[in-house]
Amino acid sequence: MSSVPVDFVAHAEDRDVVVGVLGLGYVGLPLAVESARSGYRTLGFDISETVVESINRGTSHIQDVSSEVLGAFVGEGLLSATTDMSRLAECDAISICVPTPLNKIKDPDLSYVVASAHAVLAALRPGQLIILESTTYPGTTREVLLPILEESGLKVGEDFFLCFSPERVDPGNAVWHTRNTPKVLGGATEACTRAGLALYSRIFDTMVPVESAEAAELVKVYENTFRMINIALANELAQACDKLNVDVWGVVEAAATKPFGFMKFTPGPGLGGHCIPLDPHYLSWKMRTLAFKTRMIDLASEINAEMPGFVVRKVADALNDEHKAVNGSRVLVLGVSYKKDIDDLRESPALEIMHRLQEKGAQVFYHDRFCPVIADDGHTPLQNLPMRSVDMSEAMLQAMDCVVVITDHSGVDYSLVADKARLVVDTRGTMRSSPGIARVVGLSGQEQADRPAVPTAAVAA
Ligand code: SAJ
Repeated sequence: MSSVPVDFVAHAEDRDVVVGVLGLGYVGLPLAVESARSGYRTLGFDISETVVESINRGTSHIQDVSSEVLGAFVGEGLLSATTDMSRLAECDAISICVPTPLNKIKDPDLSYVVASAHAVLAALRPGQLIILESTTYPGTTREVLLPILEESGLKVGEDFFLCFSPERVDPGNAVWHTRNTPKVLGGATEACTRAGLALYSRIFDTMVPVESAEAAELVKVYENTFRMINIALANELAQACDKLNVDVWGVVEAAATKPFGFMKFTPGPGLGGHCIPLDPHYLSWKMRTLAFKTRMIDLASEINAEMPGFVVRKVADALNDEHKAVNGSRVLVLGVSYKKDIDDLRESPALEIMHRLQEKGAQVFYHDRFCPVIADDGHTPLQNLPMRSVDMSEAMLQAMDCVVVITDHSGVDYSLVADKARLVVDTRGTMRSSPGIARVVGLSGQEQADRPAVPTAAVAA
């Protein structure tokens, strides 16, 4: 069994390892900061000049990294950034933290990983440790990354070390951050695992070694597939409760009182974000290549994808109850980011719901202090882009034919909505704690006080 060259472990122990982090986004920059905090000289790499210049000025572009902390490490000379990929040769360890999106047909897009692998190949030398952190399908490290790196003629596990260690960054989480979240790691060989642990055990509080890179890749997709499937179950429950005219929120809250054997998930308008909707498709894609059908993933994805349409039907039915058509109605969407209290629009179900309402002829407005503008980025399917968040004024609420709560940001005056809006479709159960005179239609069952018929005031478009 080849042992890790003592010098790498020794280097890691006495901090004379130079750590490279390739990709300085919401995963890479926090990792680079924690590496510097552990006493390693850390060199960040990014293709964006703007990101590199900002970091070298000590200014953070990532919400979970304060400029004060970043600036201190930059000032000490422990952390700097560059776009010059040839400087990867200076690094004894390189963590790859680049995006792994899906393409239009939901197949993995490994173009950023492959480009990074070629940049590392150009600088690969004996003794280096390479760790892939980007979420991907099991087999990527060994089947995609390793062949590229072995074009160097160097042997994995002897000349260089290769591991997979999934990122577990939850932006905005006040409790769990990069250093204190347990860190899974698996190597292409045992020696690789030992090399990866030698470094990462000095950066992360808790390391969770697993048998191989494939196992580590699977852990990550399993974690988020578990989440996606349980969200789909909550969404199917909402649809069943709608048929049974039972308030789904009451059912979920009551089930959540079970102190064992249950984990609460809530229904909603659909599945957004850059992790949960995507990660399970990496596993299903890989298994399809092995003629194995991941039925749970496929069905759950289908159920989650139905939710925007379910919400639009709710809006149409609620307007219809008031003898109004969607066509020509004024609809105000409250909250467009993919989850509460963040500014990220990626895969947000709000965009699909707004698009479908516009297609049916509704005049759609939105209010979201986290997302002041929905830009025309070429693939957001909304009309009249860019759209700007409107004030949620009394006049605005009174002028709407329907208000739809899509993302339940905190700090919104839902009592005002309950008092001034005539009709609210609430996809998050938010209005339940704001009784008022508005007619509230939930995802299922609940209806609140009918509002006396009053003419809707005209609104300046
Ligand atoms: N959602 C529901 N019902 C739920 C939970 C979420 O409808 O019960 C929806 C959200 O509204 C959102 C989508 O699912 O549209 C994803 O929400 P999320 O809470 O899973 O947030 P993400 O996408 O930021 O997921 C990340 C993941 N972190 C990593 O992959 C490192 C995930 O593993 C975390 O569990 C999650 O953060 C978290 O806990 O915040």
